[in-house]
Amino acid sequence: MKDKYDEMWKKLDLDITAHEALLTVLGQFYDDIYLTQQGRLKGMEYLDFVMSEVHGLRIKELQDAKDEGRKVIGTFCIFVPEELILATNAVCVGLCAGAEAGFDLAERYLPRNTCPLIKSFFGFHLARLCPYMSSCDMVVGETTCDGKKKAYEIFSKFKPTYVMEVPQTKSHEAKALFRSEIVRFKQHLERLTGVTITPEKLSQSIKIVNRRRKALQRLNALRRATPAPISGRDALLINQIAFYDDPLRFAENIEKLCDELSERVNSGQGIVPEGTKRVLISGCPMAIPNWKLPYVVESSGAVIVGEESCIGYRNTRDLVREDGETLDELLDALTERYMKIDCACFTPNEERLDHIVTLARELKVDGVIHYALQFCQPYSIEATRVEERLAEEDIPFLRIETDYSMEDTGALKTRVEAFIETLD
Ligand code: BJ8
Repeated sequence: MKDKYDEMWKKLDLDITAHEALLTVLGQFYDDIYLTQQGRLKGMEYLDFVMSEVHGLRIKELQDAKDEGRKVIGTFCIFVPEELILATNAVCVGLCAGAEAGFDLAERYLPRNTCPLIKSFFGFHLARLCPYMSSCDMVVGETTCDGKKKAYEIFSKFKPTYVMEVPQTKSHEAKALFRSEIVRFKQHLERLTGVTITPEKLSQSIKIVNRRRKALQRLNALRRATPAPISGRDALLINQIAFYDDPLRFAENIEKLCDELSERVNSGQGIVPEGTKRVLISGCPMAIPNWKLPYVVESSGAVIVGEESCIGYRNTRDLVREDGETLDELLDALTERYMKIDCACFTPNEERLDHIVTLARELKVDGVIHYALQFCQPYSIEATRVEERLAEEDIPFLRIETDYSMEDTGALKTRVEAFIETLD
C-alpha cells in the first residue's frame, strides 16, 4: 500500500514513518485476531478488503469527493444525524478511535485520567496518523459526556468543530431542544456546503441510512440462531466498518452476506459447536481497532452474539419514519428517532435496562458482560443499575473496566474464563 498512497498521505500531512509503523502493527493485529478464525463467511472477504484499504482506497474516495466540491464531515457520536449530512451531498465519516496512539501528545491537553476514546481521537490527530480526520472539512461534536464536551473546546483549536447540544433527559422540553438543534445543524450544514436541504434530498438520505440500518438489523436477527452462525469479532467488524464505508455499497454487501448467513442458519451450521456459551456485550462503543475484549471472550470458549452498544444494536435498532413529505415532518421524524437513543448520558435511563433484558432474551444469552472504558463515568456508574436489573431477571453478569492497552489482557482472560465456567 505504501508506494501507492504515499503521495496522498503526504498531501494530508501524515507522519509517513509513524503511519507506516501503525499500519504494520494494525495489519499484524488483524491477521492474528481475524484471519486465524476458521469457517468464516465468504462475505467477510469484502470486509477484509475494506480493512486492508481503510487508509488507502477509502481515503482516495474522500479526496475524489472533495475534488468534486463535496465536503467531508467527521462525527464522534450516533446522535449526529447523518441524514442531514448526506442531504447536502457531503460525505460522513465516524472518527471515534480505538487504539492507544499519540497519548503522550493528547496528555499535553487532557488529564491522564481521561477516557481512552477521547484521548485516542486527540492522539491520532496530533500524532498525524489519521487520514480521516485530515480529510475532514469540519468535525461535529456533541454535549453528551463531560469528557467529550470539554475536549471539543480544546480540539476546536486544531480543526473546525461544530458542537450539537444533546439534552440529558427525555422530557417534552428536552425533545423540543433537540428538534431546534437539528434545525440549527441543518442551517450550519447548508452554509458550509452551499446546498439547500430540500424534502426530496432529506427523504432520499433517510432511505439510504435506513437501508444500512435494515441490513444490520437483519444481521442481528440472524445471530439469534443456535448455534451462532457468525463470530462476535466479525459482527463487530461489520458494525465498525459501517461508520467509514459508503452507506449504499456497504448495505449491498451486508445484504449479500446476510443471504449467505441465512443459508448457514437454515442448514443448522454454526461458527461454533452447539452448546458454546453465548454472551452479550453491553456498554461503551468499541471503535476500530478495539478488538481486545471480543478476542479475549472468544478465545475463552464463548461466542458473542450481540453488542448492546453504539457500535452495534443501539445504532441500528430504530429506523427513521419514511412517510414524511414536508421538511417539518421529516425533521420531526429525525427528532423522534434520535431521541430514542438510550446512551448512558441520559437520566433516568430505564429504557436501556429494558433493552438489555429484551436483547438478552431474544439472543438466548447465557450471560452479559458489561464493558466500560476506564474513566467513562456514565457507563461505569450505570453498570450498577444494569447489574441490579439483570440480577432480578436471573441473568449472569460480569463487569469489566478496561482501556486500550494490552497490559491487562492476561488478567481479563482469567476473569472472563472464570465467568464462562460459571454459566450453565
Ligand atoms: S450516544 S455512548 S457515541 S456519547 S466512552 S466518550 S460516553 S467517557 S462514546 Fe458515546 Fe454518543 Fe453516548 Fe453513543 Fe464519554 Fe464514555 Fe468515553 Fe463515550
